[in-house]
Amino acid sequence: MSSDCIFCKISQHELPADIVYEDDDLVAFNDIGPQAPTHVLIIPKTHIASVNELTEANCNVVSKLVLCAKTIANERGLAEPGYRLVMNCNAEGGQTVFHVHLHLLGGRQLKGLG
Ligand code: DGP
Repeated sequence: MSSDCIFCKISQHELPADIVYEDDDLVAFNDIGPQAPTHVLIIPKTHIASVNELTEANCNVVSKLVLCAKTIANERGLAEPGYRLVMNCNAEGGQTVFHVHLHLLGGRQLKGLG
């Protein structure tokens, strides 16, 4: 837990969020500024600032994030039409919250990355 991290606070229920899934390792909640009908953020409860901080020791969490996104997508009927998973890394990658998170976007036709 990082004391000044908003996603740590959400995962600890110290800040409100519209949580759609939670287990011992992960929390998934709706993005505050959704870019698609489904825009869910899936985060590890452990504080990892960015993809740059992933190592052999902590990278198992990434597969859990992806499997959680897949399950949510399936539940919402997005598997067949399709959806997008995004992880932004650092400033030029568009990362604004420095706690690893996977964006799940779906429910409309998504355009190319820009
Ligand atoms: P990124 O740009 O990849 O770091 O994505 C951060 C996302 O987090 C962005 O889409 C907006 C979302 N966000 C930022 N603050 C909050 C918050 O307090 N609550 C929720 N639900 N989402 C937030």
